[in-house]
Amino acid sequence: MKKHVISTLAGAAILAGSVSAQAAGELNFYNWTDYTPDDLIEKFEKETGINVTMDTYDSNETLLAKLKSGAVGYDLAVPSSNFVSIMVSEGLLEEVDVKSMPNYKNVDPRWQGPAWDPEQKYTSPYQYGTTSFAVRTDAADVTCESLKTFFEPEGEACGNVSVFATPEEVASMAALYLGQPYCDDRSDSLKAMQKLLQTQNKCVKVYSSEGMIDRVATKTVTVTNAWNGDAMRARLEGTPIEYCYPKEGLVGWFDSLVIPKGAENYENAKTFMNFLMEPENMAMVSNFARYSNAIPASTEFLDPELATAPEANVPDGIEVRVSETCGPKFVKSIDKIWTKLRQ
Ligand code: N2P
Repeated sequence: MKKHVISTLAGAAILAGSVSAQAAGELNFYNWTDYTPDDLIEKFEKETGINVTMDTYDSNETLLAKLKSGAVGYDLAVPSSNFVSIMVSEGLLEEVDVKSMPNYKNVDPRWQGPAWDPEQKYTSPYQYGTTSFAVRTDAADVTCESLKTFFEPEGEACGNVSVFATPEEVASMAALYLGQPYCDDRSDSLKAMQKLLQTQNKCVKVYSSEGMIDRVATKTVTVTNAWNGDAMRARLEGTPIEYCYPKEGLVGWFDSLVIPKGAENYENAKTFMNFLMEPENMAMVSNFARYSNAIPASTEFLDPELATAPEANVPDGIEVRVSETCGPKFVKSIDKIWTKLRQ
């Protein structure tokens, strides 16, 4: 009965337009580009009467810089696991008792209390996946076999490569290729990484963390840095593309919802966290962005091709090494290397 009254009110609120939006409030959602399905936002607005405003970023680095600059105005953001601990230690996140939310029971036990948030005090799950590179299958001189194609491309591939515009994920891939541990701040390791990134730089056409799907579709590039979901979307749109599982391995990541410090609409952000742990809602994100999620009961709402897609299934024997939180010395050094590279 109570539920009925609430939904009637929400319905009335929507009919009343902007006045109602004010009544139910606002939610300012800051997420990666191309990561939030419109239909999910519409469903949330309809069910809650809360009016959502979206803003987007291209990388963890951009998100971190924005939060550090004291930018207020965001109620929800989506960092990757290795950035959560930085944000927590810098006091950039609100605490939130995710475990007490009604839909928390839907989270796969193996993703409950994850390493980056053991008490589930700051994060609720969004999506997880891998970072690698992808190639146009109709292009010359490209192969998925090794990260060599990405870092030291030869022939026609050189000059037709697109690389993410921020160093963290690229450095992790370089570490895999060079056989280094992640975040290795010894000077010899840093020198080797710098040399490799300079070699790659000669073959790079575009540095960008957005628009990969279009650049490959139009054959602007034939080799591209890629997340598995974007590569799957490109393939489903008809682009001859292969997401690569190089023998040196891939970078793994897990993205979560967090509430930035000082969020004005804290309660609405919590409402969204709980909403997204509903299987049907989480499935909407995976069906759009094409990544895996931590809500097992969402499976029945998922497009069947997700279960078998090569982009979502790592072949046996290929390592996925989960990205780590690097120390300040490494971050400073790689920033310096990167800045020089991009001059
Ligand atoms: C999709 C963003 C993927 C997030 N465009 C990678 N962590």
